[in-house]
Amino acid sequence: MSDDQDFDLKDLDDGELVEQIQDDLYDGLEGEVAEGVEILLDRGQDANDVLGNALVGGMKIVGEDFRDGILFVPEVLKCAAAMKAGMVLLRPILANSSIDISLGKFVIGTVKGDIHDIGKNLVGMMLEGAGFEVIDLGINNPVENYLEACDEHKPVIMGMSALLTTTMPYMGVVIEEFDKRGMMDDIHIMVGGAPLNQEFADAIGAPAYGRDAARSSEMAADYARSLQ
Ligand code: B1M
Repeated sequence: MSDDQDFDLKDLDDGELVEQIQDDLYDGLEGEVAEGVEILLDRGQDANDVLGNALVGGMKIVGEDFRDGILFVPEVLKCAAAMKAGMVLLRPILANSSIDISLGKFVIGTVKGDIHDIGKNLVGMMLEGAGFEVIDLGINNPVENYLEACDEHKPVIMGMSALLTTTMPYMGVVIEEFDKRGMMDDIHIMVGGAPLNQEFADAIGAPAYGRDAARSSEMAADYARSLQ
């Protein structure tokens, strides 16, 4: 993938620009990714398409090369920073910034032992856009953090994210603890993350499984509306 850019991103057509943003994300070039995203938005491209094609598409390539030992953690960290630089620009649009929080509160966090937060942040953004007040617990959360946050904020839904096969079972530990304390009737729990599926969610007793950010926010909104 290219290092130096001696051309103007504005000269590229939409398809070329999406590919260039993917390349720049791969190379961890935060400024270039942000600029490319801005250009696509200025051209009237839908924010969801920019997210899906340029950023998530770019991160997919990173994921494959990370898996195959072509990229390593320091490089992938730079890719993640570049992805976040693009997401910052999409956030106000995806979250709709009208600050509608009529659907109630949604507590969300990545589980203990897991520091992946890009997907969780995306879900949080879409939830804000759907009308939730999002309380983000960040990464590496033990069960106590979820319990404390739910006690303090009384959310309609509590969500957990996990990206590792080694951390996803911890979601079951959290659900067991919520169940033991009789909290499952009051708080709906949603789980999500790349290695999960509906079968796993059913096995750990999670009432809801969110496959991606768009679907998760729709499901959450439907659930919250059903209570109103
Ligand atoms: Co990591 N990593 N990583 N990593 N990393 C994966 C997950 C991996 C699949 C890469 C690979 O091998 N192909 C692999 C896991 C393998 C496995 O478990 N079987 C892996 C590994 C092994 C590791 C380390 C162990 C590597 C090492 O140290 N040797 C290490 C673990 C650290 C830890 O957590 N303790 C590690 C570290 C890292 C970085 C720090 C370098 C970086 C994270 C930076 C960050 O997040 N701030 C990183 C990254 C970036 C990735 C990949 C490349 C990309 C993840 C991502 O952001 N995807 C990833 C490969 C991959 O997933 N293809 C990989 C984009 C994001 C938009 O998608 O997160 O799936 P995703 O979120 C989606 C859905 O899953 C869903 O909606 C989101 C949006 O549509 N969703 C929810 C997510 N959470 C949800 C919650 C919901 C509902 C839906 O409800 C509450």
